[in-house]
Amino acid sequence: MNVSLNEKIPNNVDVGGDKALQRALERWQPEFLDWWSDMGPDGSKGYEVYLRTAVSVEKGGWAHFDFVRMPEYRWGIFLEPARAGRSVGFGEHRGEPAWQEVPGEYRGNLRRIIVTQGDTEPASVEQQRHLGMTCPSLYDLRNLFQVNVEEGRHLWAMVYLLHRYFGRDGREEAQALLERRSGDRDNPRILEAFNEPTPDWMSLFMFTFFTDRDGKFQLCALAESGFDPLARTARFMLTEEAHHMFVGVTGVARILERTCQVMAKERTDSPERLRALGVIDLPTVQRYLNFHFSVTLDLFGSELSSNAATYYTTGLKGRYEEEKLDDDHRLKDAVYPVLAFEEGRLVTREAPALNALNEKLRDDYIKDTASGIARWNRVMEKHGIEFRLAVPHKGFHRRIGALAGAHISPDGRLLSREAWQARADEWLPSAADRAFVQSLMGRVVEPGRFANWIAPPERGIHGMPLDFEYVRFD
Ligand code: BYC
Ligand code: FE
Ligand code: FE
Repeated sequence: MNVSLNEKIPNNVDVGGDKALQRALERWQPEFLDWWSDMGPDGSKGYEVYLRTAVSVEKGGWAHFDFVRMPEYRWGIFLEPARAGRSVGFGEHRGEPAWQEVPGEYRGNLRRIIVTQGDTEPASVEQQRHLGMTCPSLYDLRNLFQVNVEEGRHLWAMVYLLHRYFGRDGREEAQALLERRSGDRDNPRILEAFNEPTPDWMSLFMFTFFTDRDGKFQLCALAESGFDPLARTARFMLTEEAHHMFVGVTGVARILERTCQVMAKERTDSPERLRALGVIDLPTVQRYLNFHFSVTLDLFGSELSSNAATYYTTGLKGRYEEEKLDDDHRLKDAVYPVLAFEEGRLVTREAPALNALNEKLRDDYIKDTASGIARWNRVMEKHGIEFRLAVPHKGFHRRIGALAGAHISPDGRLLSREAWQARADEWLPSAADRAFVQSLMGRVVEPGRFANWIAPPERGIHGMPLDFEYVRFD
């Protein structure tokens, strides 16, 4: 694998061998940096951060640790090595050689998938841009920046595909990716969850646990693509995604740990009392969980989607772990159970599996959240506290798809609009919850110190101690 690290844009795809492509990317680069300076982590300029940078795709090459002066992170373009003789694994082209160029008739759909994926990456950076100001420790600040620079690299990954394979309209889309803004009324990000604010660190940890996990599942589906450059890009992005979800699962676990310590010591489960002691009560954690889970479920799209069927049939987007599934990988006659809301009732219907692929991916995703939830519940168990966290019913608080019109409680009961509204503050973070969590957010930047509402992690980054100076300020 030929890696050019010393070029303006580090890459293993021989950008230098294609002068037109190189010029286009080198024109996009300063615009990306302008965007980063406007919309990237607030006030981070000049900080030296102990970061992991991808320098190659070989074993360990994606995990090179060193101090980087922001924003001099070297955003590179890395695709996993091609697998010789790879063929399309599903759909009507199953068994044909994977495509190295975009098939003309699928160009529009492929571009749309890449743009949608690409749009989420800068969106998340925009959502998180103020959090550095209220970091609970240097360790956490470093993790935030790590996630942010990698989401920036994921944007680069999609922009490379647009520039390299889609000509003029690809370049226009790459431009537009820097112009949309999370939450902007006139020019918002494409998918709804990416227009929600991430105003505090509890939201960040829930977001990286739940929403970055949607990233994992969508990227796994794209890693199956018959369009080989997309598959190889997605596979490399997945190596970085694991850390984002780690930040989420450990972040929430540390919040729970701290709360449980105080609950055990003070022998109380009173939210008022715990809040007065400066920790986040467990019902509030559950409400944040309910919010992020339900908003993320919407990201999978409608239960029945002709887009999803087309993407699959034409070989553009597969299923999670397609190769491990034991069926014909064409799904022409297969069926899949889908939850529907009909005449005021929740019913399960057999639907054509091809149309139900969004729902199948959502179900796979829901299963994957279970081990994290179990890990969180072990914290309470360890402290002898009875409270348990759980994901809400699939239909709770949905805005996309067949369940959007239904008013479903977290435990899956169908309610009237009024009955649901009356209890919304029990189930979703209320304005008062958000204000309380916000009130805890203060900036802790002394090495080895942690804010009162969160326990220290079990270990530092890359073998470094907890009191390591993960971020050096000017
Ligand atoms: N919000 O047929 P349907 C990540 C639209 S996260 C707004 O069900 P489809 C990351 C839809 O576009 C992973 N609009 O949709 C995480 C369609 O519009 P048209 C991101 C929505 O196409 C954290 C219409 O509704 N990657 O990487 O089957 C940090 C009909 O819907 C939404 C991808 O998503 C929504 N939630 O499925 C950083 C992969 N849902 O045709 C990064 C690429 C649907 O009426 N995207 N609509 O104009 C896709 O595969 C598909 O676009 C979706 C939607 C699965 C998202
Ligand atoms: Fe990403
Ligand atoms: Fe991510």
